[in-house]
Amino acid sequence: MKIIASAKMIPVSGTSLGVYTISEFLISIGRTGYRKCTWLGLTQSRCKYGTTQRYVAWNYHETNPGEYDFSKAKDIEYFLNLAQEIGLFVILRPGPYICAEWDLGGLPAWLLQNSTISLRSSDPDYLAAVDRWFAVLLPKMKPLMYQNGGPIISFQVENEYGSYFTCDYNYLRHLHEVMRKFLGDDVLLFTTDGNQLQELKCGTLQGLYSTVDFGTTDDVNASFRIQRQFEPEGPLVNSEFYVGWLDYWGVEHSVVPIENATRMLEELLHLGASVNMYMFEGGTNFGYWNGADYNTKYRPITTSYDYNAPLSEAGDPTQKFYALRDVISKFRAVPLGPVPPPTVKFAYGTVRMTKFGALLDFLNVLSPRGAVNSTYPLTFEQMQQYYGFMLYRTQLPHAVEKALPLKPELNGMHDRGYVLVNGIYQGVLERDNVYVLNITGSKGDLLDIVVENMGRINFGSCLLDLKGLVRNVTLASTILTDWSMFPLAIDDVIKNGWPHSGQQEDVNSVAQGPAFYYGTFQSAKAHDTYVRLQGWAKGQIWINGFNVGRYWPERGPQETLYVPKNILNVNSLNKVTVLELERGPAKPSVVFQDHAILTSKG
Ligand code: 6DJ
Repeated sequence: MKIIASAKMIPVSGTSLGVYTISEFLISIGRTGYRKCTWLGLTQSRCKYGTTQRYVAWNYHETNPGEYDFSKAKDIEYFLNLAQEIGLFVILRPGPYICAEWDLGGLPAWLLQNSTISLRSSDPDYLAAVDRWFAVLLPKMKPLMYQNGGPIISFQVENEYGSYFTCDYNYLRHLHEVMRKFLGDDVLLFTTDGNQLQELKCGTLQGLYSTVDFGTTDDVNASFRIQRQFEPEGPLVNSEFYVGWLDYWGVEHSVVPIENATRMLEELLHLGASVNMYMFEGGTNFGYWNGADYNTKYRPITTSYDYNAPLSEAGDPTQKFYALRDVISKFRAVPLGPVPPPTVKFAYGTVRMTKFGALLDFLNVLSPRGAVNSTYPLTFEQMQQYYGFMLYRTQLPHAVEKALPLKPELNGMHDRGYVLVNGIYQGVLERDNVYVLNITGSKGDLLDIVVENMGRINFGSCLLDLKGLVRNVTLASTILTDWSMFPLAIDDVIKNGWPHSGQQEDVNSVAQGPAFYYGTFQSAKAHDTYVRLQGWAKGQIWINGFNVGRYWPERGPQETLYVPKNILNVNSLNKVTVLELERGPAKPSVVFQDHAILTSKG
């Protein structure tokens, strides 16, 4: 039977499993549910299950061209089997582009080694990479399709493609063909686009079921009228109903009021529409995985992806969860029995941190590959250092007695640079924010710029977001040349126990600029917790070698980072490592508390 519709679902609470947390659900459909289940080829008894909608982030798995990782938290087949075991269908969104506030919208940064590549188009270089990836991913998914006894009931093709400027039907056709080749003709393939006519014009294709996405401030009827222009029959589907919203550093925490979410859910269910709540469970952009938007300026996304969702970043039910569940219960039975309670959160308290030393003092450890020399600066992508930090070093070409402006041309600092002269910290250069820094020095002094990649743009037309010094740097009118680029393998060395294994204390602990700190704590039992870095400026924190993410209390709104219990040790000390980029507190410590603060005012 040809499957042409979306499924009938009930929300169920879920647990976190790495990036594949159970975080989005498709629910449906009140009165017309049974009919739609029949359309899907599902038996009535299976129709009672909930569905989780899952992205697959290509860059999370294909870490270098041809190198694939599906181990541990990246074991997508394990996740999908588990979903089935607990009674969930899955709608899979394999991209290749996913948006999702994830670095480069899930596309691997190594694609940008070709600096003229046309992403999300029928550029042969891009398509060749996509084809190689889909030839690995999709055969793994085929046995997990509903038709083959698995949980996957449909696949999305691309993601909001109609919002992208290329509007390249050959690209969509190509994806369609490849997915059919690997998945067969019997599976429902669909697209998701914004609720504007132009978006559906460029984002839909004959043979792919067209759905729309919209939030609580949109007009339900107008949105579905647009969908109907492309799908005169079949279910009305809001593939991403925004019951919450994302956060940017330096912008107030997003809140979607509960009443707005419940009012619109009721309206959607009255219409008999299918709806996927985005996000149903919040998540975390651990490590360097956050993306960014470019909307008049570069806006990086916070580490937390709590999203003000019905289930929090830690998977706990919120008031919004109960309110939405009440709405659903007006249309169909919700599961009997108590909702699983919030998991235990533990306040491990204050952990004293010791300054280990300045980043520049450990280049031999942090940059085992050593420097690459070049007349002009090379980007992260050219250096094949795709995430994190890289050091750019040159010498002052002449004495600078009266301060002169140090300036990356054309706003070419991607994204934040920490500047030192002869190891003395001078300050920050920041994309779209701090364009110039005045410095002094003697001829031949070392000029060091530690550059931070704060996350690649994941939405809009500026996806070709190279990192590092992407243009020349000038000192007044002189273009600086003869650079040494040190790729920094910070995550590898921390995973191997550094700097705790080194056990040294920096006597010069008041010096500013990028520096490492370490501390330890005991936990008799492992519980989820939240770490707060009050009084610190900006940086990165690791626990037991796991990169928990970026902190930036000076910008907010996020004040605490979610620490899942599975990264904590119970039989040995927990090792905390902090890379503070600007200035640590006089008496450095971090605090593990039992609740999140996602709004600076909280
Ligand atoms: O499909 C997108 C999601 O991955 C849709 N969306 C969400 C996620 O990124 S912002 C939040 C967004 N689309 C951009 C619309 C901008 C107004």
